[in-house]
Amino acid sequence: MSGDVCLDLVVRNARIATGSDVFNADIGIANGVIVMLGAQLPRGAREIDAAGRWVLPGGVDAHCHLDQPTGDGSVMADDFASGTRSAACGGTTTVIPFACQQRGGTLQAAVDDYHRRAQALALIDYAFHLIVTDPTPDVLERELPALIARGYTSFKIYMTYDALKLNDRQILDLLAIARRERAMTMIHAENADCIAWLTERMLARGLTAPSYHALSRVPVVEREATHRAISLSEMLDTPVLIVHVSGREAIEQIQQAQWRGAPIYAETCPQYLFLTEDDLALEGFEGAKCICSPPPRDAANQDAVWRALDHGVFSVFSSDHAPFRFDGPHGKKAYGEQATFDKVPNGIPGLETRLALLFSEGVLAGRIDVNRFVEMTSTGPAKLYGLHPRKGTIAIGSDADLVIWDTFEPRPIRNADLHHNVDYTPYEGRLVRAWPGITISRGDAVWQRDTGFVADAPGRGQFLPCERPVALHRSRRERKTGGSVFPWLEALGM
Ligand code: DUC
Ligand code: ZN
Ligand code: ZN
Repeated sequence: MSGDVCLDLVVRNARIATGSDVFNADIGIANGVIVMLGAQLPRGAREIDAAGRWVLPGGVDAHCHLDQPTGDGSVMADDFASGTRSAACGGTTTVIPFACQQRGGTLQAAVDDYHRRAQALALIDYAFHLIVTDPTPDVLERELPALIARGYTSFKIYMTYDALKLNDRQILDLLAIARRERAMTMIHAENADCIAWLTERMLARGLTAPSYHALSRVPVVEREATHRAISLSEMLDTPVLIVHVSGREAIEQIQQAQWRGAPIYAETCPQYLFLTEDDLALEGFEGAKCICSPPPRDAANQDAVWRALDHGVFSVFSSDHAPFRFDGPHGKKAYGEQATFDKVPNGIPGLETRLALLFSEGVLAGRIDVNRFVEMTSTGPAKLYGLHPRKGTIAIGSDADLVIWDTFEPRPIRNADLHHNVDYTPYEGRLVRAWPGITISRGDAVWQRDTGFVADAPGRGQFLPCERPVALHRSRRERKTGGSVFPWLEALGM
């Protein structure tokens, strides 16, 4: 071993898990990068003894909303300072929130605005997904390809929400660009007309309480849209990722597509494992705290999501952190406590609790193994969105983004202990048996649980341009020997 190497930090005696392996090693870090993995590494300027503790790649939260303009009078409670601080304290070292195009505006304006919001405030590294709400010819042919080439290689499209939704033809236009440019398309799959039809009738009958949110977005609404999104993806033979999958019916659609060899990827979130529709039926307006879309389902659907997690249906486990305060004029009560369910801002906080919940109830409770945990919370999203191997693994040359885990007797989650700017957590009182003890971002300890230390370094987070996920675009046509399986694409010269 070279005596010349100057290590800034050595994490000793680490029990390391990646997406595929478990091994014991010391981790040597210089200039924010992992430069050595091995036994008995030379002394570093700083040392951490991790004996007896899991050391895992820092979390990549590939679906969270921070300081995103909403356009409906609500205001997100977390900006990039509080959002990334909360993320770091929960073991996440990379976030990928959304630069959302305003209808009538450009994508570039959304990206410029979002950089302004992030730059001086982010504590940890970040990339951006785009949200395309207005796919004009200029967006399709000029703006989007140019942004993809500059590192914005994924975009989300919505099949619901009046201000955001696209029709099937617009979705096909975007998938054609994603196919040509080798980008990743994320789809929010709920049928807008079914939701509007159910909502109108419920309100007309006076069924306005938060619990009716779940009945206005029943599983078949998600199943139909998931099936349609998959069909559009298969028609263009281009990958899509179905975000925030809530239960069995959508999972069945995804699984069948995956069995056919279609390039369908999927994400789920803590709310579909740890909340149910009963949480929307709490006394008074309390249920509004858990209004998100798709809504949490029932215990049988939770089981279906756990099984699918274990069986590899999901590549990504994200928070879908969408932070609205319960009290005050801009959050859940923006339209007052008597507001009908359709007026309540959709979304719940979850950046800080995502990893501890899954580690406790997944890994420590024996429902998933530690490699699957790492795969879904870090490696999978890093690969899908073009950040791997810089992010998402513990390897020589990767950024030194690490979490050293503490485990303990069951303890309740308390909002008072969290670092977001939301006045509640939907997981108040839920017991966890683990929490990130130390979070390291590019070699810097940004969170230390024993002392409650959080780095006061807004602006240290770096913007990460993403690679194109080229490997995911391996066409079935290219894999087949003989004639084309997509004669229509061939006829169109695609
Ligand atoms: N649903 C979304 O689609 N986005 C943010 C929050 C939510 O509940
Ligand atoms: Zn969504
Ligand atoms: Zn979302």
